[in-house]
Amino acid sequence: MTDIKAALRAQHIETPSWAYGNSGTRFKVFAQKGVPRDPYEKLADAAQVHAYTGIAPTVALHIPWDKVDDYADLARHARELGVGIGAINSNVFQDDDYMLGSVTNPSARVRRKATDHLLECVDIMDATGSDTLKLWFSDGINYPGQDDIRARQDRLAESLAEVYDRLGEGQRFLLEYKLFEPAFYATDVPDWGTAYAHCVKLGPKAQVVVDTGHHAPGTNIEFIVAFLLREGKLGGFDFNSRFYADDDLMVGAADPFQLFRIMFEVVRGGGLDPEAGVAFMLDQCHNIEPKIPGQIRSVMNVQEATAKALLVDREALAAAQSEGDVLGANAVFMDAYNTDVRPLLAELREESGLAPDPMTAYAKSGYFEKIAAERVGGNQAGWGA
Ligand code: LRH
Ligand code: MN
Repeated sequence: MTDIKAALRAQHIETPSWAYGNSGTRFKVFAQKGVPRDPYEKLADAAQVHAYTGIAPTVALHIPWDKVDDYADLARHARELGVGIGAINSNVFQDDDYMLGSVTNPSARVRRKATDHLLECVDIMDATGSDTLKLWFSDGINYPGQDDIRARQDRLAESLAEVYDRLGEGQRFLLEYKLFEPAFYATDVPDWGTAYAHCVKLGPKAQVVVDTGHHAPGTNIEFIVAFLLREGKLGGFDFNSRFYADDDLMVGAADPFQLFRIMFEVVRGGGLDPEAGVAFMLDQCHNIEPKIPGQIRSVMNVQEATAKALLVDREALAAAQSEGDVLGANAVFMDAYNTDVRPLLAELREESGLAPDPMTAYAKSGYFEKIAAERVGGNQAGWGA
């Protein structure tokens, strides 16, 4: 049990700055009381999640949503709050120029503009001390014939190569794929294979990020995880869950069993070891639920799935698998999944000087009442879409 506790204590989940701002759908973005007005306040809220869970010490930024005059000062502010700046997310999906694509756009001027933004994000990594750039491209086409699918891959590869060459010592980028939306016929980085192929061509500083909401229904995501880990190309996760499409709901909320299966392949493939360099990031939107408790609950969901994955009796599983004992092997797997790990995690938190139940402790802290009273006026943060 001590190794399991040690692994759980070393767990590191990164929360996204944009989860603390207002978000919604094309139908409505509902504003909530106490929402941050700037990246400094977003970091303060993220620090609450770390304060009560103990395992969320970094915050991913999104540019320009988190644009500030002095990124080094923002990083200093984060340190004062007891957190750090994690991945820097580029944004080449909200400018009118990108209607027909960003780095894949037929126009060389637009491609230059998009690539320059990606390079600016590396400058921000230098200023914040972040080692990870996360690249997601909304690029794609809506109608057959609209553009040359192969030529767009050439343009994408050219831009990625320029960004790759700009990366400094200890820096990397993670390429994110997504099946569809906002493009509805062909997306230029639609699946893990496309992302993997580009990353293999580029080199060791390029890895793939698996956003759990970006697959076709029925996709076996844990297979993709096992494969990428084996290849040393799993750079990280954008955790969330969904019932239908890219719903960005709380991780583990829609399908806790899938999250367990994914975390088992992470554990089995050595991905939980800090030196494996797998970034466990959340990428979610709390459209109707309170933001900070939503993040705390999400971190706990990943922690519970991880604890269950660590409890799989690997020896018994390997024995049953080698004997072809199908039901026996499945039973070993399900025993771990059906184990209630909440008492273990409550104990672990108390041993680390934390309250056994982060949700109750946060609710009792009065922090929400404080920010709801203080954060009046100004512009609440959001996606700025
Ligand atoms: C795209 C995505 C990407 C982010 C955005 C907030 O759907 O998953 O990771 O840039 O959400
Ligand atoms: Mn994502």
